[in-house]
Amino acid sequence: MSENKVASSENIVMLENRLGISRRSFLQLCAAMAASMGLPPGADAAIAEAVASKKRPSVIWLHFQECTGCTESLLRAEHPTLEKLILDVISLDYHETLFAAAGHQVEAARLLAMKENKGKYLLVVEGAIPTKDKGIYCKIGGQTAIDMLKECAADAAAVVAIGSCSSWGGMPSTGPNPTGSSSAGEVLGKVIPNIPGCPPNPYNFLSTVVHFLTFGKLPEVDQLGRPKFAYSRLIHENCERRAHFDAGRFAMEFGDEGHRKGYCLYKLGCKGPETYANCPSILFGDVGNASWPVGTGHPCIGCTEKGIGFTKPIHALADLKNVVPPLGFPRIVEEQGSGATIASVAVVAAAAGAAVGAAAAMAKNLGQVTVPPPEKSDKTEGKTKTERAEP
Ligand code: FSX
Ligand code: SF4
Ligand code: F3S
Repeated sequence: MSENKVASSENIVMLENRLGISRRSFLQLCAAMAASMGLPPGADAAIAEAVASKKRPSVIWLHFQECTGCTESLLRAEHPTLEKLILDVISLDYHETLFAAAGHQVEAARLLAMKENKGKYLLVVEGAIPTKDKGIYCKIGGQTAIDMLKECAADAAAVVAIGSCSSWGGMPSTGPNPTGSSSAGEVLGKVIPNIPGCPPNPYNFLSTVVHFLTFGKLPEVDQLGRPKFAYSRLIHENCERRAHFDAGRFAMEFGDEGHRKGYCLYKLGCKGPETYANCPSILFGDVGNASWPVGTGHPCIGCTEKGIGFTKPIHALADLKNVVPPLGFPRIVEEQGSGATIASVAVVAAAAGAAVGAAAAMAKNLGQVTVPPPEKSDKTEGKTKTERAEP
């Protein structure tokens, strides 16, 4: 990090005061975000300058069919720095849940923000859009969700779907789907960047917004619109229980000996082998040590993945999409609270409001698998290399 250049910036001093974090912590956070997004050297300094000094982009945040868990996950009191940072890097000009005002006042604020920031604002969509019966099952200010989404998207610089509901329909779209719940992309008729998860990981949203702020564009996405930095690896590839999976050690029932020993949850229906997300790398949740669904002893339900979360029965076995062992294995015997496991490092980082630091620590391993040594007759015997495994 070209720390000298940015550390002297008055803007960073002002930001220190605004957020109540040290300059060093802030620069570390920027470096971690750059690393977790796989950005080239120097990007961390650009991010620091942008966050500290650029005009905050106007954000219009829509709520449709959902539980508000996406917003809740951003605002957890356990990591107040994250909340402060998100609200510091954006100018939140319309958000139905967080606004003190209500009714016509709020709708007027939305229209004003759209007019003043025409072509420049970021539109964030939380929740699915009911399309059955002309969309009458969700109305705001007398307008259907379909009409409001189309109206707001027309003059937006970019549209981002946050959460599984707006990314692929999520929970409201499963089962008989009585209201015809659809994703924001389906309603707009195009693939839009999306950050699935129910709720999604707030650090993935923060990184996406910071990328937009710094470079004026959203991060690279896959064919489904998901940022590649967060959704290009299966959970199974970076899971701390993976060594148990490979050794055939499984929990067979909740509370049995294998479960208490932290064995693999595959036979309890863990969907990690068919779910793309970075939960094991940056962790997710505020319940304590090793805090992410599998870390707490619950199988992943595939909440980010269309056709898996809320669709495939919880007890059903996952399809194994990739059985190549990872590059390195976490330790499998670890006393609670001792040593520096990947998970505990991340929790410490999270407590400091910088859980993406854990992502940086893991970043060097992301996207790499070991190619097994070739047959003995091969001249290249004993050589190994690393390569990217495409999902
Ligand atoms: Fe809830 Fe968001 Fe789930 Fe949906 O997150 S946590 S139902 S993805 O839109 O509020
Ligand atoms: Fe982890 Fe689940 Fe894979 Fe087991 S099946 S290694 S618990 S992701
Ligand atoms: Fe969701 Fe599975 Fe991560 S349930 S939060 S994708 S571990």
